[in-house]
Amino acid sequence: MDALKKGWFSEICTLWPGMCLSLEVEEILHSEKSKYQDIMVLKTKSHGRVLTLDGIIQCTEADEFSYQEMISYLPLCSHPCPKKVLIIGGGDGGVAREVAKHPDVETIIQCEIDQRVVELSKEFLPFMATGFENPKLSLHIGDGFKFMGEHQREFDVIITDSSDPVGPAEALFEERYFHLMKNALRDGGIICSQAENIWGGSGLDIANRVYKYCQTLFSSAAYGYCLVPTYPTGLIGFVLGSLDSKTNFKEPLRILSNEEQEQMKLRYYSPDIHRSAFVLPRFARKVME
Ligand code: SPM
Repeated sequence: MDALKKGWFSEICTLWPGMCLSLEVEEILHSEKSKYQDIMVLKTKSHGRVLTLDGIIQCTEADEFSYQEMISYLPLCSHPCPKKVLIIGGGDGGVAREVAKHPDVETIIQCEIDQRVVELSKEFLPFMATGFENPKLSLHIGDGFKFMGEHQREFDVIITDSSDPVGPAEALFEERYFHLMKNALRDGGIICSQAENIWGGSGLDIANRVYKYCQTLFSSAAYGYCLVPTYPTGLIGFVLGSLDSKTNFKEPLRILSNEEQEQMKLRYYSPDIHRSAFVLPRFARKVME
C-alpha cells in the first residue's frame, strides 16, 4: 500500500495535491476493504489510534474532540430547542457522543452507510463509539441520500458528518442533497455539514460552493471552522443553514454555562469559540461574501 512506507502512514489525496501529513505507525490494528471503502485503524506514536477511510484520516485519538464538538454544538447551540436530531454519516460515533450530551436533545436518529465502520469503531475506538450506547440514539444502516429523501419536516437539526467529496461521500456535497436536508427540517430547523477548508487545493472552492447552496436555499447561512492539526492545513470548515431568518449563527442562542461545559466534558467548544469560529481571514471573506 503506497500510504504505508517504512513505518509511516502518509495521507495522499488529489484534493490536496503536492502535500501530505505523515504519522509514524506503531501497529496496524486492522485493515480491510468493506463493501464501500478501505478501512484502517492504526496505532500511531504521536496521535494514539487513528481511523482512515480510503487512505484519508477521519479522526485521531489526540484531536478528534475538536471536530466532533464543533460540528455538533455550532448548530445545536444556534437552535432555540433542538429536540430531534439527525446525523448522516458519523460512523465512528463521535458526533453521536457529543449530540447526546446537549441538554435539550431527546431523540437522535443516525444514518451511516457502512456497518463495518460502526463495528470496527466499537472494537478499536471505544472512546468515540460510546456514542452508540446512548439510549437517545437509533442507528440506521443505509444510504444517507435515500434516507433523507424519505423523511420530510421531521428534524430540528441535521448534521452531516461525511468524509471528503471523493468516493462514497461525493453526493453529500451536491446541491440536491442540500434540498433534501431542507425538506427534512421542521420549521426553524438548522443544518450543519462538513465543508472543507479555506486554504489551497480545491478546499476554498468546495467551501464556497456549498456555502452558496446554503445562502440560496436557507433564510440564514454561515461558514465557520475549527482547528484540527491532523486535517490538511490544520483546520476544517462547516456550512450552516437555518430556516429561520432570525438565526444569527455568530452569536450562540443557547449559552452553555461553565458548569455545563465541565459536566459535558467539553474540551474545545465554548460560547467564545462559537463566536470566533465565524471570523474569517480577509482573503476567505472576500471569496465567500
Ligand atoms: N466523526 C469524524 C469523521 C470525520 N469526518 C470528516 C473527515 C474529513 C477528513 N478530511 C479532511 C480534509 C479537509 N479538507
